[in-house]
Amino acid sequence: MDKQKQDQLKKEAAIKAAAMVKPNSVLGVGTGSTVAFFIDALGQRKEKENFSLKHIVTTSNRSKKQLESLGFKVDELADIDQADLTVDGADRVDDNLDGIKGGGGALTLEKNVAVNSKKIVWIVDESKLVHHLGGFALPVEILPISCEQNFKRFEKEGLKPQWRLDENGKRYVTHYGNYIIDLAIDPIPVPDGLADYLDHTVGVVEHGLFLNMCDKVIIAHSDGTIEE
Ligand code: ABF
Repeated sequence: MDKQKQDQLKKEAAIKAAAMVKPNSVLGVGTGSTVAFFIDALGQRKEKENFSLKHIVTTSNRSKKQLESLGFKVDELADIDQADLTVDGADRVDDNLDGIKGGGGALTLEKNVAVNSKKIVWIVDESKLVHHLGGFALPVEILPISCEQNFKRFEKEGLKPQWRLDENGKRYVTHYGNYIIDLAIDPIPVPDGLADYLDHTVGVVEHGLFLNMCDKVIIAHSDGTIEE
């Protein structure tokens, strides 16, 4: 699928999600190119319907800036109790609505916003769909203090770790000053087993397996249909 077509699909899924947002609600807004279309669509609703939201929280500075440029006030997660709805993108989604996220490096905040949301909707084009989780290296945010030991541990476990690098070839540093190790294991044989292992590995801050979290996926297909 060419980029223009893919962008069109992302936009269609985003517009559908923007229509679901209730006025005066607390909204969580994720990160990524699909979410950027969602923010645009939200801005258009704001213009047309003059609707406002009680609070908006977001998962990256990029989304925050875009929201603010459209006149939305953005709060910190610590300022709210829960989001009524969070709309986010995903890197892969399987048949059980489990996902791999964090390709953009914002997985820790994304998961924190997700677990503090009453409802989670992901917006994707059909290229993100898989029957079984895989097809995208799993991001793991890791504390610098023990990162070398953890990298070797992942190697021994056969998880195929790779350091995420920035545009200068240096180790990518997250918003929280940590590194990202991408695990190239593909497919992920037992996602909940791997999630449990990572949850119990000292030095792992967060990982990109988002299991049993998503309530609805809006999928834009290349044949023009939107599936929910
Ligand atoms: C985020 O956006 C991520 O978790 C994921 O990495 C990404 C998907 O981005 P895009 O919409 O650009 O494919 O929410």
